[in-house]
Amino acid sequence: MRRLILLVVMFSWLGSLAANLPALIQNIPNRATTSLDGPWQAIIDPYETGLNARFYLNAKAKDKHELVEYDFDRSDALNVPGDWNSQKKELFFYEGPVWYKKSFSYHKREHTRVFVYFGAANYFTRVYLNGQALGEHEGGFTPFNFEVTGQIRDGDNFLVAEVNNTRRRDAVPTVNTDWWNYGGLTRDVTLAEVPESFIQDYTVQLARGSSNEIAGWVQLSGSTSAQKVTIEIPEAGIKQSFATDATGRAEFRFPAKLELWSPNHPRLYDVSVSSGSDKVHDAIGFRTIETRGTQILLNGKPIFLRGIAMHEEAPVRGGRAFSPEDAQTLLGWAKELGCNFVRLTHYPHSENMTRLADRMGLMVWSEIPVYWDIDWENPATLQNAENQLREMIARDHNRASVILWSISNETPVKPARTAFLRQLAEAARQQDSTRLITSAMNHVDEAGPDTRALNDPLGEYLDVLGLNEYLGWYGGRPEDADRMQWKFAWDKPVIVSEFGAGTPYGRHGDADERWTEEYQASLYQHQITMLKKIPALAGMSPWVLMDFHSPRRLLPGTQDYFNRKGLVSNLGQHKQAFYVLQKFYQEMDSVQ
Ligand code: GCB
Repeated sequence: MRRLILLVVMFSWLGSLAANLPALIQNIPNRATTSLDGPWQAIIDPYETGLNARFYLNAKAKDKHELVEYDFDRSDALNVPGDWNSQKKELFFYEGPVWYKKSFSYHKREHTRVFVYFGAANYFTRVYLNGQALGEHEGGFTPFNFEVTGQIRDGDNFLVAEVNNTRRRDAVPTVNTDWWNYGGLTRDVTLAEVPESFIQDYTVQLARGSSNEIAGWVQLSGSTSAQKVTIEIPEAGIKQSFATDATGRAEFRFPAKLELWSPNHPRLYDVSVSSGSDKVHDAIGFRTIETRGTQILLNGKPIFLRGIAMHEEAPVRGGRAFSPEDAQTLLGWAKELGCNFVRLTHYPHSENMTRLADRMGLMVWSEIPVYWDIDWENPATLQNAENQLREMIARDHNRASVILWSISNETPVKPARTAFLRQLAEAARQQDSTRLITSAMNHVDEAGPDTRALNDPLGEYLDVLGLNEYLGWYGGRPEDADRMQWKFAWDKPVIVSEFGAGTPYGRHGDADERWTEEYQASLYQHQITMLKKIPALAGMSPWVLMDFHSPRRLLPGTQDYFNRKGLVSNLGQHKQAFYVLQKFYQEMDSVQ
């Protein structure tokens, strides 16, 4: 009974800590930080013993009598960042809690606040510093931070994180996905030091619909009264100062003469935001993105999104990608393909990806893992999805590359789902008025022998309609596409956000033989014939750049736990279809 009470008290305490999760610190890569990456001692805890046994205390037996049934320092290490599944063979299929511990030393400084920042941890995380709970976080692909100013010690410290990737019906994503459930501290862990009053977040972007006016806001944390905030863009001759209100927020709007960011000219400006003793630099591009009828307009001109969809899976070594080098390889292939656009599925990718996309001139579709049939009627699930959406937007709202926030992928058409997604669309619009809202939909109606119609009521709440269709793979034959006509219930731009076919690299046969490179290449050819005839088409992102691990792809000798629809294999070998799409994109580029 005592134990039960203890647990109840503990959960409600942790619950209240979660509600108080401090707002995200913007632009962690350009702050004063110390990396906590590297080996962390890890205890695999399949029966969830650790919470009851208080692993977070990192205890040692004090004498020969005391019973302590765990020991971080005699446990194996896991590398951070990194998922555990790809680091140890015996953890490949593991789903459950793993307890991580990192010892580090710290030198305390006057007038300095300290935060611990997690780039992402999949899926549910509880964090403790020196045995004290900091809080918890749900969601596997977005960052979170805790203030540790009061808990951190001068000298030796230890940080413990329990990361649990158990799938749950009510979670986002839910129990069923077509990608590997890589668990762990999958992105960088950082200690950030900031002044007592500091620049917690800001947005410096072109005003909605304007190419010569900047609009935005700065939010200070810990400010006592109205304070001065200065925005400088030296290369554009801009220096503007504003006063914050009582809540530490300054909103602004001022004229600016800027070279605009575009795929052909990915111009980034050095922007600094300063206030009191805090100053932070960022590299920001300025562009507008809008729709007009069925067109997408970048900087006021129609643009066709020559894209590819991709998972954040590491080429060659496998596992969750996390490094700048991984990003370089993946986005480098997209460039080689002739893309000006990438669909980063099905969850927010690391900040390395969106920052590199900024520099490379790739437009980005960024998505939350509201995938397939989640628990639509559950208010906690909605709150969770909203929180992941908020964290995605909070991290990347200064990235010129990001033009589309996607709220979901292939969700079934029913009233509870549409109401749920409508709320997400409204929340996204409210948090960011400058980008477009989309979703990948796949529910289509037969509107005649060779006509399909997308009538999904969700379309009403979106700016851009995403359509996933697998004609020639999950139904029909590739050549059926030649005759297929498409109708859309709204006068809005359409992105064919997925089509594709699977084959292992190097498997050859006739064009009508499944699981061959020839079949995949022929399907791409027929799809291109069809897509050219869709007047509302404003872009495409075929499925998928690289083969990726999936627990649902079991065909021995062909899939072996890989979804093989990649245009390149997991080892980077280019399949024939890569060159079919490349040719099409090169031809399009020359006519644009
Ligand atoms: C889809 C999903 C994607 C799958 C893909 C497939 O429609 O959006 O996550 O991996 O199809 O290969 O079946």
